[in-house]
Amino acid sequence: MNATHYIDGHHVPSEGNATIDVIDPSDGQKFGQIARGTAADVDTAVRAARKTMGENFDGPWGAMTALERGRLLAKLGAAVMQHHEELAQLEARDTGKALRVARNDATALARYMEYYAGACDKLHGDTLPYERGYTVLTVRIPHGVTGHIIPWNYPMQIAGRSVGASLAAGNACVVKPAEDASLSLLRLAEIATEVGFPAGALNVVTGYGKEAGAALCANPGIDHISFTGSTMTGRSVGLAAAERHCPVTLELGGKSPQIVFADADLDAAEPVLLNAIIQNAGQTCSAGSRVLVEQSVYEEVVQRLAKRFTAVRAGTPAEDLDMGPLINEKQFRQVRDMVSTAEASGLKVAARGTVSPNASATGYYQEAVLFRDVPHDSDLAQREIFGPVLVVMPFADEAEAVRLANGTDFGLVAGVWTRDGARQLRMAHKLHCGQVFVNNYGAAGGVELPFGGVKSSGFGREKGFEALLGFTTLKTIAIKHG
Ligand code: TXE
Repeated sequence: MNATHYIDGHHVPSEGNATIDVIDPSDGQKFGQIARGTAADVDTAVRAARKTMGENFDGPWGAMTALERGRLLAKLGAAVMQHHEELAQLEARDTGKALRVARNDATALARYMEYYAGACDKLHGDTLPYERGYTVLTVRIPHGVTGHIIPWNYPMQIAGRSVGASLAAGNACVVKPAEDASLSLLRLAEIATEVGFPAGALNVVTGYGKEAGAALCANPGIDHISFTGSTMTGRSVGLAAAERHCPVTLELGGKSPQIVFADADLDAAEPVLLNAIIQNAGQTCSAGSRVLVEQSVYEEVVQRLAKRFTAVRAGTPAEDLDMGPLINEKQFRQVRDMVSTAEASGLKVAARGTVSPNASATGYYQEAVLFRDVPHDSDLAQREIFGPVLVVMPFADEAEAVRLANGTDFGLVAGVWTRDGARQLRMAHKLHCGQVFVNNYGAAGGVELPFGGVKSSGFGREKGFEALLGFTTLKTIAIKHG
């Protein structure tokens, strides 16, 4: 499979025809090529996007009414559902994820388009009380051209939420997918043209982060950047944006806690605690990667989780077991090294899952690992691992639970398990993060629920109606009429 950029409604090779190999994570073998984008390629895409916006938002896309944009987004959502299996198969091959997860991602992509289709014509400003003789109103206008830097863990979901909201708000988009997983988004851009989006409204430039990604951040024709990825890269994207006063949304890593009190419904909690870390082989920014358990039920919860972990199987995407392989060799080595370093330092493994005998020895398969009694200040409890590795630790009381939960550099999501209503609310208020789930952990779902972090997990909100606000700028108009 040889794919080129998708710019201005058609396929375009990279400047100089440079390419990047596409590797199948389930066997480490090359199965295609994508274009290796340059600054010139990015510029071509930005120009196409600016053209369809028009100098005064009077181009083919810029002049569309909210109603017209909404209808196109609805068509795109429906078309994604028509191509659902094709997109899911493509994503599973490209990322190695279990087919079930890829299918869920394709459904979520359609759902984002559907949600934002309906939201287009509900986005409006206000009228404000002011001095006598004035009418003051605010209007929400698109930034213009937005840049979207997408990671490899959930390409369809992450592009769905950010591109869906941006198009709904009236911007044209230039997307830079991850070099490890670009195929589904190239197909999405084609489908957008097929359903009637004007050329240039949705462009995809593939390539490496330090080349195409950095060029996108530096391009003066980009009016807003939405970045999802690592905390380190997020910092450099933020700095590049600051250089030219470009607004940015950063959705970065996490070390999200799930807090289990002694009065919790453990039967209900158990499968959710497991799924929150093994979903997508732990390669989820909102993974529930630390479980904090009240001392009196600690041993019971560890035993329950150990039993579950022992049964977790990693296998090929087609086998559709609990998990697929990790995305690439770098990620595989990183997770392996963190696990072996922790074991060498004396940390206790409570259970391990298995890898399917059908899995290729050259694939990037990592079994699920459960560590118990993990010290709060250890690397394992503080750093994002981005693999199916869970740490469990006990706490004595509510105050200690809050201290441990808030005691990392991150603040993305938290889960609280308790039947005590007052405690549910106290905890929800005290946890320093962007989302709190009580007696559930739905971080991956919930198109409608605003999502984003505090501290090193980033800032700005994606998903839900809130995201639309971030993809607009507000203009205040004060009219003195006497
Ligand atoms: O991420 P990067 P990587 C975390 C996770 C993982 C680690 C490294 O802990 O182990 O990040 O993964 C583009 N200017 N997350 O190296 O570098 C890049 O091409 C502009 C968490 O893959 O952040 C890709 O499109 N763009 C995360 C995107 O940024 C640049 C999901 C993400 O890559 C760039 C993925 C640059 N200088 C990894 N450098 C989450 N929050 O879900 C790279 N990119």
